[in-house]
Amino acid sequence: MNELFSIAGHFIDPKTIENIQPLGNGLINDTYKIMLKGGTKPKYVLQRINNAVFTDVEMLQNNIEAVTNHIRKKYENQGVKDIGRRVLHFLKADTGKTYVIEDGKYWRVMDFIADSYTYEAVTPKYAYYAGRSFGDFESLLTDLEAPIGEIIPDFHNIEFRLRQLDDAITDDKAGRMKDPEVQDYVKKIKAVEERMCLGEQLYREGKLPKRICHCDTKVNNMLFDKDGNVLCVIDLDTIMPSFVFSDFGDFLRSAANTGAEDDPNLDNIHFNMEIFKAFAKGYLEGTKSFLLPIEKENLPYAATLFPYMQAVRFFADYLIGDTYYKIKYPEHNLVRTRAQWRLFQEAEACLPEMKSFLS
Ligand code: GN1
Ligand code: MG
Repeated sequence: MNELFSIAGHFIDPKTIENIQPLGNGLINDTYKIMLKGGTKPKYVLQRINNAVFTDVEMLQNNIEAVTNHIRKKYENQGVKDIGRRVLHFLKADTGKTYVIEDGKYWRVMDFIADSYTYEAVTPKYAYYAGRSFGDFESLLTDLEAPIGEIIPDFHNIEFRLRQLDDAITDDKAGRMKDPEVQDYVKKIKAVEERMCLGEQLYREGKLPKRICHCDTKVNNMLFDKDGNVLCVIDLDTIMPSFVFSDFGDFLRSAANTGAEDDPNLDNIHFNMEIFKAFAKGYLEGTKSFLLPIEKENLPYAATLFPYMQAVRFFADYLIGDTYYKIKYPEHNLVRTRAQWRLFQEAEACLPEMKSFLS
């Protein structure tokens, strides 16, 4: 705990701190809330950046600052109220940067947005607001001039993820390939490979653009106020150029799943079309100033791509011995693979209904 106080001390006066407690359930970074003496609510968020995943922290923080400053300026021009609650704000450390390095670990501090709520599941009404917000978020960034680096190269490139899986299969580092269930997933994943790489094909043909996307639009990466209004989008680490499919697909991967991301009971997992429709409606409103027909008509594909890609990623991590995602038990990444694969199948079964809704 003393270590955390001294790190926070690079950003704020450590004598003012009452306590620092864990916050949230991200799979990559470690997050804490800072309570100040005499306060009733947390005041700041302290986060250890996982620099095994984000190897270029300088680029990471530059991306985040460029995006948050751009959005803040736009809100100011639009006369938006309560801007401190509508866009994240990172504190400068005594180094002049928005992060510090201590013992090889990277840390940053942002303002805590009080009286805000996150959800692991949403109603159609909230899904509509979320669609609108992620759409607005992308829309606000269409005229961003500052360069945004590809913070994790090929992050949502399914061809790359499939190559990583191939390497994991060949290396079989954890000795898990002998399991017949594992071999069965390899076959199932490969059988649909070609059609799942559609986005990359369209990009190569020059038909599909990349835009500045959030790229981690899990339902729990959005803050709501007590009345259910969206306050702001959080977890900005993966902002980078990508297909709009990233934000559309990854939200539905979490929000339209009637089960959990790692649900051990596959019967819980269905693709909720009411959530799809509400989210799509909001998203199309938010993106109407720029979304191309080729992007719009492939949104149903995006809704299937993300459970597929997440199954591939969890599965590859399982095969290499669980080095990327935090796990709670040894089979966790296999359980996640099963759940994401089931969701992929459920989403594919909804493709005709999704297409007819959007046409
Ligand atoms: C990770 O950081 P977190 O838990 O919000 C991951 C996402 C995955 C997600 C699966 C940088 O997100 O891509 O979709 O886990 N982030 C990174 O839950 O890999
Ligand atoms: Mg998160």
